[in-house]
Amino acid sequence: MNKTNATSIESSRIAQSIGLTLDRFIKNNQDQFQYASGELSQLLRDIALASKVVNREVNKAGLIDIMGAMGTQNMAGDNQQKLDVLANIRFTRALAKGGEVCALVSEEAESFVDLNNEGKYVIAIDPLDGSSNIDVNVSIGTIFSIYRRKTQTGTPLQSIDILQKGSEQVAAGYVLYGSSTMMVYTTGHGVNGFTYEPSLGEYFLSHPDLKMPEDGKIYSINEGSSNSFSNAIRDYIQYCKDQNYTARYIGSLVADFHRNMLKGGIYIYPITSKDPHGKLRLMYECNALAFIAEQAGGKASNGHNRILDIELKELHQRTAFYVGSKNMVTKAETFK
Ligand code: AHM
Ligand code: MG
Repeated sequence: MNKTNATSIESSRIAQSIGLTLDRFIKNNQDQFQYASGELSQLLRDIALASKVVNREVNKAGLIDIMGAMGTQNMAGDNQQKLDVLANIRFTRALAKGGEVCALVSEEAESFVDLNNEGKYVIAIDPLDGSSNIDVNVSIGTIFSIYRRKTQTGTPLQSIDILQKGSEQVAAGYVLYGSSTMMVYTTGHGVNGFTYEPSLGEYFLSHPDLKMPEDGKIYSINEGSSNSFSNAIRDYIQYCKDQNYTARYIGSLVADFHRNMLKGGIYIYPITSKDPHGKLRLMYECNALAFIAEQAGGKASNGHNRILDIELKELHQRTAFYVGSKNMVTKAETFK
């Protein structure tokens, strides 16, 4: 078969799969997993179910009194919003009940949660990212990374089970609560996106085999913080302007990443004088998006090294984050 025929058969296979429910898609693709026992599939379904509950709460946030700061702070020192807390509870409950996950790392908790079960997977999750946008009706998201537990089930959990490098993820994804709600995930065999149809309560495959354009014209960085950026980052911003790129910055990582994946672009959260190690968290914010970016043909680094190769030393470790179209990230890395 020549290449053109093979490509058109592949495109028609993809086109025919549009509209599949998430459940059916997960089932159809279960044999792609290295350990195809159905548990990872069930885990993805548990996440999807919890996200529907969170989606309902995000959507009615304007109607009832669940908005606003609780007056407490999470581990990273951010003001905890009620919806952050609720989302954390929803995901933790769904994952604990499901039984596939033995340990959970969350932005909202200081140490990992040992679920005391026989689960083979470890999950790192930011239940509701984009805290500054929760109260103002702007897109927010959930980010998750899934790892295999390394030690035997039934024995005490060890740090090698929890502190795994991004390259060891077996699956990762995000849910975007935007003008529509989407779940996008990878198990290391490409990236697929599903759009939620609220009247049916189902996610349907809408963006099969997502690919990030190799180049783009969008740069996403909080330019208001320029005074605390390095000269290299300031020079790169000037380069973007000289190229007539467009600036787009929502301030919700999932939303900025998603747009750039569809349209071509780069997102940068560099080290700053305020956050000398970067602001974003490697384990439950950057690793998942780095895995998805690479699976979609994009690139993710800390400005020097591949995100997925960075060693984890602590749960809430921070990093600089450059992610997006491959050629744009490569170019940004040349500014030193
Ligand atoms: P959060 O975990 O408190 O929500 O912080 C993460 C968010 C990202 O979603 C976003 O890209 C970035 O922080 C925005 O930070 P800043 O307001 O400093 O630009
Ligand atoms: Mg976050």
